[in-house]
Amino acid sequence: MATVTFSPGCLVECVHVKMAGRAYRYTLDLEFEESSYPAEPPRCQSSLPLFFVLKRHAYLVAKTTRLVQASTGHKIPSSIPLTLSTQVRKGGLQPYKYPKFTSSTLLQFIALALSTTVSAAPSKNIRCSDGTVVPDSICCDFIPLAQDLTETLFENQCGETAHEVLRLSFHDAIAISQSLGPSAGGGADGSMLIFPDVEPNFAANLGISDSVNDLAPFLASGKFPTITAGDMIQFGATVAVGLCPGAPQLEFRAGRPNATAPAVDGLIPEPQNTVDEILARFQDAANLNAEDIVSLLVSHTVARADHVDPTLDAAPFDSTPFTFDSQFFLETLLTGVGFPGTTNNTGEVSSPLPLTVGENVGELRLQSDFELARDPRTACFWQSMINQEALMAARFKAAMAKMAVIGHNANDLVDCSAVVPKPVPALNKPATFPATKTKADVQQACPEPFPNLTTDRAPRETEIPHCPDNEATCTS
Ligand code: HEM
Ligand SMILES: [Ca+2]
Repeated sequence: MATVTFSPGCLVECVHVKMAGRAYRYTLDLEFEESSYPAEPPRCQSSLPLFFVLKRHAYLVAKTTRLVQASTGHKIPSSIPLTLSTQVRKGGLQPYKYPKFTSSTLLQFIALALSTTVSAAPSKNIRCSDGTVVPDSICCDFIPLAQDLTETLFENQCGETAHEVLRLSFHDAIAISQSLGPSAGGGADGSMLIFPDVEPNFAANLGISDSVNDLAPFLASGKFPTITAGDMIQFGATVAVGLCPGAPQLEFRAGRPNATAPAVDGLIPEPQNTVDEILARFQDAANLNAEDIVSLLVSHTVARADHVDPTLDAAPFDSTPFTFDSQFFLETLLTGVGFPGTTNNTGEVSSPLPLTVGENVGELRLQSDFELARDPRTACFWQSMINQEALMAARFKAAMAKMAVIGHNANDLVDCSAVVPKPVPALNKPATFPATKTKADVQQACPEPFPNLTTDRAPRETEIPHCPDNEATCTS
């Protein structure tokens, strides 16, 4: 990781970046700084991750652009370039090829805009170049990002990278605490990306650095200068989810200011936590209740664990980890019969479908999912999700909308839902008992009638394919 040092006498205007023995001087246009602009992180005065500097800059440019547009009704042409003289790539720091955008060219533009505008009220609806109608031009900037993420990162699949970005959206957002106060964390603020050496190292975030490393190049690419780290993560999750058949088109709001400090350790729920602890944590984070939690856990229908049992690669939480269906809610209620890998892992309990055949790893059950499925406070809502895909998708969408704005006032953000890609079509397959399982295997914890479901026909226990689309080999 490149670090940035502020020189004495040159505190924020210019910074020197040292990487691989070469020094780079980095200049920031700070004339347009606003009082709302994030302060320096208190703990990192002399050494900041380079992302922070890049995102500070992107934030300033975005903010200034929006200010000019709001006050004049003029759109700053994208031909006015930005001053980014450096960028980070995976291999290190590269000289950056953006042409210069100096404060004087911006001042000239503002002067021009003001002089030519008498009373042009900013129009409420803006049409992006692909025809999408949005309330603010910042929304348009997410359209090429969606395409880039879909094709180059997620490879058009509800696979590993998509799952990981969804998990990241949760771990970024939930790191906030009303009882500990604002210094504990800022919620959905992109702190994971801005301080990649802090939160991703916490034990509860094991594996999250994969998704951080996946999104970081998009943030540092300079291709999306108006998009903040928090927006990148939450938008990435909406794109990821849309690749899973059956998933809803999620809401998306843009404009999360960047994190100014990382969150503290201890705020991410862990599978060994009790239901009491989990309910308390979501309540303390953002007043999320038992139904909100169950609704968010719909995400475990497209999820696999790499670290709960360290001997297993991608152990799925249900038999259809690439489909956004209700199998997860059904299968978590079946009697456990064994483990897909080793026993005695923290936070893991026995699973109903432990059969592992080579790369096709058997189902892994989290202790927290087991208990939430059976606790009197959550069991009936849990059971009500089974075979009710429309309800499930709607409740997930509503809960994700709440989660994505934790730490912000939703009204301060711009509703850019129109740029969220349309999800892939649902498979419209009813929920079924996996082969060999019937109602007799259900550990019903809710007194309401249990839905009538058929059993998949197969001679032996369901084997869960490792690759999406039943491909023989896959990278995800
Ligand atoms: C009670 C709360 C939760 C607990 C205890 C929990 C725990 C876990 C654990 C232990 C893993 C496996 C990580 C690994 O070993 O690789 C996991 C995976 C995952 N979680 Fe959760 N989780 C919770 C809530 C959520 C929420 C609210 C979301 C999203 C909104 C979410 C999304 C995911 C996803 C998508 C994965 C799969 C990642 C992958 O396949 O690589 N989880 N979760
Ligand atoms: Ca599933």
